[in-house]
Amino acid sequence: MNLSRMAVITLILGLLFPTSAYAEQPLHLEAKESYHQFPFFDTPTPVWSYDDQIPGPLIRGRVGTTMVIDFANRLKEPSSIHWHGLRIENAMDGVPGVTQEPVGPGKNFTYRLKLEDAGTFWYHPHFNSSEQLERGLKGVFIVEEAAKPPWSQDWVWLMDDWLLQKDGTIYSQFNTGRDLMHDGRWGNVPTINARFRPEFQVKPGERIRLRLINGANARIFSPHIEGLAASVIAVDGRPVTEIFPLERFVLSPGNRIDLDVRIPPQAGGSIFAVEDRFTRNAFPLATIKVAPSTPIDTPEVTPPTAADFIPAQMFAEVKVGKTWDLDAIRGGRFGIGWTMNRKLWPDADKAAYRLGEPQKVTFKNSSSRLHPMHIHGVFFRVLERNGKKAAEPFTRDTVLVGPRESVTIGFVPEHPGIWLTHCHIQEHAEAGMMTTIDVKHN
Ligand SMILES: [Cu+2]
Repeated sequence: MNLSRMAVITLILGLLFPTSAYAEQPLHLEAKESYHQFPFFDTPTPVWSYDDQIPGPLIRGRVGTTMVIDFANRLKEPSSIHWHGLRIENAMDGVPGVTQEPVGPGKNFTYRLKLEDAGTFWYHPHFNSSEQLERGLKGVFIVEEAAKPPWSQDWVWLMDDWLLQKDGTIYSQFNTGRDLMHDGRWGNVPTINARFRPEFQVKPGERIRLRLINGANARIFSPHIEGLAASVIAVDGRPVTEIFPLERFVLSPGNRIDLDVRIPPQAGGSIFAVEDRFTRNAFPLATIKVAPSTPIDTPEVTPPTAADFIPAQMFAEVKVGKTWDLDAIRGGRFGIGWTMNRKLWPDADKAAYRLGEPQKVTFKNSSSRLHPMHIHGVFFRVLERNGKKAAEPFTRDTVLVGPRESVTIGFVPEHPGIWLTHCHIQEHAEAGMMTTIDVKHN
């Protein structure tokens, strides 16, 4: 074969089978030291960021596609990225020591994420997490539906709180005895998208998709919008089976809800307060300000709902395969350890299941603290609380287990691999409250 003929064939092959560099535009995320300006201080606060942004860049992908993310660690310590709630290949789950090596300082790691579910997810490190998240490393990951519903706006509110000192710096003691004896590190500055009490502008008649993500280390939110009708249309990145009004929904660290919020056509010039009602004293989080203009036509939206996914009946004949008792002990790295069945991570009491077999797990909280328990790579259904049937019209990936409470969940392991299972109060997790569920092929 002469050279020119070979060149033509090479050219044709190149057109038919483009290299991956053409097929996928990788996204870059760089963890690095940076600054963030809070309104109360003269000088910016030193933080750790993705791409110099607090919160990290809002990632939007489309369901059914594969996203390639090149993570560059430019911190002075190892890190990783975990994609909270996404059901992806186990090797991409971002848990050092379980699914990958830690990404060292100056090193890169390429994540390939096949986006199976449309919804609201988020990302954060899974290394020295109580410090890395608290210093600012977190962002929201939206997976869009194939056909985007016509809401007038799609708002993403990453809720957080910061423990700031008078000089504007982040309180730099982590995993303190105080944090560990209580419900982790609660901050003194609540923020939405890293802004303190922000104001959001709307027009009368708008219908908004409002995505709330609790990215705090430990604080639990129960958001309330005074005077506006808001319905919960999705929980933890999955549409609900039945839409219900937002009333005292407990959003623990890790949890997300998507709301359908209607601004009445006659509400021109009004101001609506968004506040947190989880703690005894409610406090303001944000305001929604309606322009004094003529109303727009309210969009017709049929929020997507999911057919009954893993219905409760499916678990009727299933016995509880694992009970994890949640409690504190003396000892461990910080003097106080948080255990699952008296074991501290990595010396954990683990579970192993077969692919596709329905499972029941009970989280039994023997302590007087809060434990939002999260399982990676799976949606589960809450079946019972304290032995009584629960009837939640949705599935979750994180459930708050209250003091002395017992919560039984059901799920079907659909993705093989070793999936981390832990308390999402970062300080409890760092102090040992982690284990794994190993899902094996039949
Ligand atoms: Cu906990």
